[in-house]
Parts: sequence; C-alpha cells; structure tokens
Amino acid sequence: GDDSAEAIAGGSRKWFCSQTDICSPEDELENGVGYLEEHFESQRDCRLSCGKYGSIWPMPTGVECSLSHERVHFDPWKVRFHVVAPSEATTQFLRETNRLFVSNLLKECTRNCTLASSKQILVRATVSSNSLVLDWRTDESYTMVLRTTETATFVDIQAATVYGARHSFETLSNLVTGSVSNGLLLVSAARIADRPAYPHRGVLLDTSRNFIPLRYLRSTLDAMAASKMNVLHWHVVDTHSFPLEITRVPEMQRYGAYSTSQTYSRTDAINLVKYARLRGIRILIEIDGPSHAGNGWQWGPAAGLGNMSVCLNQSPWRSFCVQPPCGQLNPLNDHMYAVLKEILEDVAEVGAPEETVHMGGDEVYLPCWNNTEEIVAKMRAQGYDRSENSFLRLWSQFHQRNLNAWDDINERMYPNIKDPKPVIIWSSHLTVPKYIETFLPKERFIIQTWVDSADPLNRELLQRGYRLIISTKNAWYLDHGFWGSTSYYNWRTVYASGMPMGNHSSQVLGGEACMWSEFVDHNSLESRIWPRAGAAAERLWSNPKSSALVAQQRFYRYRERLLARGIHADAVIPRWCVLHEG
Ligand code: CP6
Repeated sequence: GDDSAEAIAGGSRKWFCSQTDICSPEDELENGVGYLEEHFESQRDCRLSCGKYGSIWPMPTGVECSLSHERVHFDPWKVRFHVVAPSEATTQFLRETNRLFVSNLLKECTRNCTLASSKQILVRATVSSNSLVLDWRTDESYTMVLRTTETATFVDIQAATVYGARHSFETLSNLVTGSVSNGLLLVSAARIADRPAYPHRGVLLDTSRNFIPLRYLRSTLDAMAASKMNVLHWHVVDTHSFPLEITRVPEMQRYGAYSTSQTYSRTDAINLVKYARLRGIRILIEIDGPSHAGNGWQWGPAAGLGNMSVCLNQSPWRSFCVQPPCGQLNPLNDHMYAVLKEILEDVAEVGAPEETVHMGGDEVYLPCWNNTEEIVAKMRAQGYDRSENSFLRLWSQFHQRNLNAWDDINERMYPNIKDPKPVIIWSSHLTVPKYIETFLPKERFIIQTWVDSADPLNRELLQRGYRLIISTKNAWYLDHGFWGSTSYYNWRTVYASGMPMGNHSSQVLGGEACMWSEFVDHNSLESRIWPRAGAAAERLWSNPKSSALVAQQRFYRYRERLLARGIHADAVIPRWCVLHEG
C-alpha cells in the first residue's frame, strides 16, 4: 500500500495500482489502495472498489474477509447455480432468489454484458435448515469462498437458512466492482464469513399521511433487500387515512381511505408479504393506537357502537393532540376493543405465522380524553379520578387488552407456535422508567425508542431488562431536514448515530430508519429514503468503527447499485470528490 499512499499524498492524479491484497490484516488503509490498472476502464472504477471491503455494502462482519486484488471479466448470463437444500420449499425459494440475483446483475450492465472472454461462474449454495421462519431468532449468517481457475470461477456458499443464502447473493453481486468497455468485472477470489450484528434491521414506511402506491412499497423492498435489511415496519394506518382493507370490518377502509383507488386490498397485502419474504424481509404491520387513530373509525355512532374514536377534527387542534386532525381511541368503549380485535385477526392472517404486530402507543395526548365529556363521565361512573395516573392506567389497559386479544387470535390461528409473541410499542410517557414496570411486562412488550441519542432512556430501559428497537429521532428520522428541524440530516448523520451499548447487548434487537409521510409521497419517496437508510443498514449489519469519511467511496458505489436497480437514490457527494479525493 505504500506506493499508492504516496501517490495520493503527493497529489498525483495518475492512478497507481499496487499489488496489495485488500484484505490482508496489516492493511489498515480502506481507501487509496489500488488494483491492476489495466483491469479497469477508468480510474474512478478502480478507486471505488478499493479498500479492504471492495465495494461490499453493508460491510461484512467476518474476520475472514479477504478479497483478491485481481478481477475477471464477468457475464451474468454465465452464472450457473447448484442448490443443495433440505426440502422442496427451501430449494424452490433459492431458485427464485437466484433468478433475482441474475436479473439484478443484468441491470448493472450499461452496455452489452456478453463477453467472449468471461468464464462460467459456478455457484454452489448449501443450506442446512429447512425452516422458512423469519423472525428475530433466524440465523442469517453465511460463508462464501470464491476462487477462479483456468476454466471457471467457483463460488461455494454455506448458510444455515435460505435467508443467510440470499444475503450471500447480495454480497456476491457487490463483488462486481467495475466495468470494462464491454461488460463487468468480478473479484477473482474472496473469502467471507458474515453475520448481522442485529436481528432487526428496518425501514418504517408511513402510508397514511400520504398514500404510497403498491409498486413503491415493492421498490422500497427491493432497495432494502440490496441493503440486507429485513423488516419493513408498515405504518399502514394513522389518523389521516385508513387505506388497508380489513375484510372483517369493511367500514374501516370505506370510511378511512382517501379514495377507492388509494387503498390496499387484503390480496395486495398478502402478495406484498410474499414479495418481501423472497427478499429476506418481514412485514411488520402497525395498527397505531390509542392515539393516531381517527379516520376509518367514524361510523360507530350510526352503527350503534358509540364513539370509538374521539377528538377527531376538533379545534383548536392543539388542545386535543400533537398533530391535526387529532383522533384518539376511546379506551372505555367495548365495541372499539371488539373492532380492534377483528382488525388484529386480519393482520394475523395477512402476515407470516410467526409474525407479530406493532401496537403504536405513541404520542397519546391525555387532555384529549380529559376534554371529552363522554369519557370523563364514564371514568367518574367507574370510580376513576382525573389524575394523570388514572389516564395512564386506562392507556396501559388498552395495550394489555389488545395483547390479550392478540394472544387469543394466535392460539387459535397458529396453535403450533407455543411461545406467546411479544408485541412492539413506541416509547412514550408510559415507557419512562418511573412507570414502565407497573404497566408493561418486559417479557411481552418490546419498546421502539425514538428519543435523541443523548437521552438516557435507552440505557435505563436496558437496565430494567427491556428489549429495544432504536429509531433515534435526531439521526434516523428521514423526514427530518425537510421539516421539523433545520439541521442537515445527510447520510453521514445517519451513519454516525451509534447503537446503545455498542454490540454488547442482545436486548438491543436493532433499529429502524423512519419515513413518515406528511411531506413525501411516491414522487420523492425513493430519494428521501435512499441512500440514507443504507447508512443505517450498515450500522445494523456490522456496526463498523470506521467513520463516514472512510466509508464514503464504498457508499458511493452502493448508491450506484441502487440506481442500477431502478431506485432513484439521492446523490452522495459531488462527483468531483470521487474522482479527485482520497
Ligand atoms: N406519526 C406517528 C408521526 C410521529 C410519530 N408517530 C413523529 C413524531 C415526531 C417527529 C416525527 C414523526 N409523524 N404516528 C412518533 C413516533 Cl419529529
């Protein structure tokens, strides 16, 4: 690496390609280590695939990572897969993911991919488990050994599950690190052992404030798959609109959708779950409540069910909620619980058998209940005073009743799953240390926190034994920078946001980058999420110590791959920097 370091330090614009193996342990330089110049069409290609991890994003965790400095011509049409899996279902899964792999790589070829000089790529993927379960316990690890001989390139992949195997295909596609006039270049040898640091690597997508057409949910899943993210937290409904069809309660969508076309049918949702799983992604549906619920719930009085939601459209909204048009479920209306249970039944049917639900719980505004005569009167009749504690009790009973309903549904629908499923709720004043142990058992409630990174809450909840999902609002709220804050929320801010306890707590399940949709719809969705969510993806997959500066060229290449796959990801830096900066 000395020669190339010198060349850069000396400000030379001529690319100098050293013979240094990019993964030798003594090589501390991630950038500025070059390869055989003649393999690359341009200096730029060469620079972008330099470094210990080539252009792999997210960076692998394996100590065994080593890549060759040499490249071979690569033609996606010449890839042959041999799948060794223990069942028909897992074999079928892998065949389908192999097709995705090839079609993604064909998109990388800007010109003709077919090169007479490229050899066959023989990929053997061995999966040992016949389980297709995808949850926080799924083993997503894999190992990959790639070598090139006179006749062919051989890739040997071992994974416990099909999900680990599909991640290895993403890594393999990352080993395509450059182009020549007539096709692509593949690293000629590699040895990688890789597994995620965190089992929950998510994107939250809000489809209530503004409707997001189904094909953009799929494009979000495509980009997540490219980033080895594995949870789409679908914030499908909120107070603004209720686009999701609930077959048991068609009123929800009829009263709540913006229009008949701005809807998701049950079949849409089921197909989306299938689409996601093939990409190694769970779909975790959130039915937010008791706050953030209004439109869709208005039909109660006409049906003789009373007010299931209160405060909707009240004015001035600041007296009733944190964001218009308000709307908060009535915790003393039994019909509301019955309807919610039917909604949860639909949710359970749409999702995978092992999937759980997100119950919301965010931003409950106690003055809403306190300013609603119907609720105050019922509280009085049931012996509640109007102290904060009474309202907190009502609120926690809301979550407890829904948890009981969820347990009921799962026992009936999925009797083979013995462990009760934990549910997720947002951090709030119910989840502060002072109250949480009174209201929410740690075995059943996982807390998704969205406090600023300096807030002690994460540490305090971990000490009390809670499992957490981290969505640091001052870094991982992708709507920031566009409203609510004047700070500059670029990808470096996302990348720099640390995980509590480093990688040392198994109670930290992972995190989510959040795309709230007040000020985004399908017209700008992709560029607002990507590539920034990819910075979170690397935090969650390998949580490297290295800085954004060091990761920058690799991230640039990641963004180019997203573009090739049809994702309209934002620019990372001026192109000039890639051409001229080390
Ligand atoms: N919607 C819901 C939101 C937010 C939350 N829940 C939110 C709050 C503050 C900011 C951004 C988003 N729009 N349902 C909080 C979890 Cl700054």
